[in-house]
Amino acid sequence: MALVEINFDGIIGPSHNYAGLSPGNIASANNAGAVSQPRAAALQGIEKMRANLRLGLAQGFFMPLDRPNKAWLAGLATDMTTADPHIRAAAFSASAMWAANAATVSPAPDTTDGRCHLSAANLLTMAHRSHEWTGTLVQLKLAFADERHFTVHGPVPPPFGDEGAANFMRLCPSHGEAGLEIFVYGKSGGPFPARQHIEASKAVARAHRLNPERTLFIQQSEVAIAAGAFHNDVVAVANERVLFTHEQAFEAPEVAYEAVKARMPEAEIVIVPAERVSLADAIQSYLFNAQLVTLPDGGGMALILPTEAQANLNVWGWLEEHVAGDGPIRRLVPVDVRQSMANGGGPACLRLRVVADPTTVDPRFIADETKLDRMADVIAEHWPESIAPDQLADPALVEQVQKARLALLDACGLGELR
Ligand code: SUG
Repeated sequence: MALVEINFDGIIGPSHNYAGLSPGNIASANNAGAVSQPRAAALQGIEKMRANLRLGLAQGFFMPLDRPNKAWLAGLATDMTTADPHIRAAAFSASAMWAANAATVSPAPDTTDGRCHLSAANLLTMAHRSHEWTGTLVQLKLAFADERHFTVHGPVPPPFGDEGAANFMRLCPSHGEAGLEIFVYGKSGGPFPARQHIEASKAVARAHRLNPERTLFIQQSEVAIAAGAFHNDVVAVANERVLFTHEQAFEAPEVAYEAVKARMPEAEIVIVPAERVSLADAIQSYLFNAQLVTLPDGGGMALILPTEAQANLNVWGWLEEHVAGDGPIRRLVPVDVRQSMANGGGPACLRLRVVADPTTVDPRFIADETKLDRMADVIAEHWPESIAPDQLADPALVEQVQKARLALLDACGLGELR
């Protein structure tokens, strides 16, 4: 069995809009009320997947969820016409695009039953995200239906918030070997909520049958959350034996590094000092919200990062020095995901990493150039060009959004997700 890392990107849904729904997410707050461009947004996402395929990486995708979520509105005894504007926006959000928050994934080599475990995240801290898990779970159960290789779990129950793989890192000698699983939780975020509760992380670790000796729970720093790092993947990212992190990512960084080294002496921890890149620069540029990937054929590691990181002089200066020196990141690949970035979602937010043999996954969720072409055609034809905030109450927009998604499901042979 050839276990490889597959990046599953959330296709950016036709209802993508800027409603400022996430306190503590600076981009989302700053762009509240702006006019969005769902078509351009989704095409940017497709191009990112295309670029990854061309690097020789395995790529999958998830479909957008059915929005507005009428069942959720019905549960609140309202609908799109009568709902208060913030509830309407919460029902309409395309936030499931950020697949890093869909689930936590423990690959088969890490679990005592030799299966890859996936737990849908409850996302309960933010109203607009709290109703994603139902649609996500259906999709995970379809994509990873082969019970010889996968176990898909429902979400951790309330009140313990879980935001999935965005607060999770895995260090390993190579993807197919047993690794160290690191869960990052928050306790306090100053004025902002800490979205990942330690009890949720512990519950996921138990459900996934992890070896406690190869599992760590690390506290995210309060200053990082307060500065706008609402998920750990805004200030740190791991790939194979490399942990790439901002100096202020963790509450007790030295203790965290020692714990990692004690369990995995070959780990290489690359720390970006605050005096070179401040937390504010890291969060504005999304330097760490990058896909740190291993290129095939001994090509070393590449960092697939947002163009915003290239535009930040402090960030780009540090990166260029690192690449010119002897650092493990050998290549920088900027990608344009500006529409998602404006809601606080960089390249790493848009993807969920699953280490598996691609032949064990439902092939309808695996990307190739032909499928991406087909999806791009559907998006170009059906996705709204723009959405202004006052349009959310427009029944014509709701109809267009629903039809657009159905057209994509049909084009991908995924009609059963209707
Ligand atoms: O949960 N933004 C998302 C961004 C998620 C980024 N994911 C990771 N870091 N992995 C969030 O805050 C904004 C929606 C709005 O404001 O309309 C939003 O939900």
